[in-house]
Amino acid sequence: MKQGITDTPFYFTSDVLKGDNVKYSERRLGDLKSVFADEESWEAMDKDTLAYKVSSLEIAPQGTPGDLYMGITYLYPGKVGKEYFMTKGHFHHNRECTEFYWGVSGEGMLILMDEDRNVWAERMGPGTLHYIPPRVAHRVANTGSEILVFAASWPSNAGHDYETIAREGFAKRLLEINGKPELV
Ligand code: PAN
Ligand code: ZN
Repeated sequence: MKQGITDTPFYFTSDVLKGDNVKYSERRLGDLKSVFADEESWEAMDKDTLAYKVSSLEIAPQGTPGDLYMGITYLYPGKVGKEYFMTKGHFHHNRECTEFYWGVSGEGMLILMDEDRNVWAERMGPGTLHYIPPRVAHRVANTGSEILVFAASWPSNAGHDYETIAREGFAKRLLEINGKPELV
């Protein structure tokens, strides 16, 4: 039972999430097979290249209704062919679960797709805040030349459905065309 005044157990400075039980994971290009359209360019790249890393704070066991998680993602700049480095992307397994993303540093785009496969995107940068509605798949692309840092908070019973995106993909891709990001 907690009592009195303590120091904060967790730290979320501008771009670091740390503390007890903060989990760390990373995705290298080799973990992102079939994610990018240009498989030939992907084949030619070093599979050890770090694409992104995530620190997350998950206090309640996964599946607990009513609890919240938070995480911070560091997405490296780069392209596979014309396509920006991006996260795998997912629907929440529990489709009703929503999420907040907010931009910390760098430049990117939050790509969203509803269940009718309508796709849209929101520019991300320092201080941008994004609400991801129910039943909307989400992925982030780094469109800049610096690392893109963004934080997220989602319900502990959301779960991640990566399979649907692995099977069906997003209906549009974010490519660099004439030096600018375009949803194609
Ligand atoms: C985020 C993402 C994180 C990595 O915490 O999990 O940015 O992206 P992928 O999970 O698509 O690889 C989130 O959306 N949690 O629900
Ligand atoms: Zn999510």
